[in-house]
Amino acid sequence: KEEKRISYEQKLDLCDHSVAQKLLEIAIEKKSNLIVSADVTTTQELLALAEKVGPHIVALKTHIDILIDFNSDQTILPLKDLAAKYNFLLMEDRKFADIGNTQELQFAYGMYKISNWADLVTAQVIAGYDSLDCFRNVGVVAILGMSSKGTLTDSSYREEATKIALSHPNVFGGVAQNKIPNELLLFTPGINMADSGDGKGQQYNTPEHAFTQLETDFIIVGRGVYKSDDPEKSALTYKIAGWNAYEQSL
Ligand code: 5IU
Repeated sequence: KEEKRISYEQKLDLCDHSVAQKLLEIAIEKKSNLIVSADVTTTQELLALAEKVGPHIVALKTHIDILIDFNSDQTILPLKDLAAKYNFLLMEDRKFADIGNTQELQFAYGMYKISNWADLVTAQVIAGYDSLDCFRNVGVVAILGMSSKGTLTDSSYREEATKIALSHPNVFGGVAQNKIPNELLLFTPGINMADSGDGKGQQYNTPEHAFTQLETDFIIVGRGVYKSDDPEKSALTYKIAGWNAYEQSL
């Protein structure tokens, strides 16, 4: 057998960012490495999904700006209650990609006020190291590589992006389709057990691929869960598949 990946317990010693620690603790406690991507467009669907999948996930990934009826009191307050009730974190997949000053405004102002409720956010690193300084009190997951066909995140880009992710204190993880250093937590979207793509450029792999080939830490599943007839059952299926794949990769 190939060299073994390191366990979540070992990662707890290696990754000292408080959000990384929290995610790892939840993973160990729930025996889950599943993040559900809640790409739904109404508050009602978002809350219903969070209620169903909450017990099975370590984090709920949002695209808060696709909601047609966002309202801080009616969307964020109940979402935070569900996160507390079922012990999962809120990951806003904002993919910040501007200069630091603009990102700081996008993070704290506008109607979404992401800095008030997100535990972790995704950010591009294309604007350079200093652009990430504004994300205080939150964990940053840097976009290192993308899952879509024809992405421009080639190996030299990924290498430079990984250097920024490793060195910036606000960053504790990366989104990628390749192995990254153990000091970072790896998040892998593009996971679906039924489809190989979506006809719009998305490319899917299985949980087994993500754990065995990429030594990922967390799988991110969107349509595989929220489009299924029974999202709770599907979340449980992906949770078990992800956990089995993790254990087999140890
Ligand atoms: N997402 C990807 N690929 C990436 C990155 C983010 O799919 O490389 I960076 C997001 C997009 C969507 C979710 O919110 O992850 C995947 O959803 P589906 O499982 O429905 O394809």
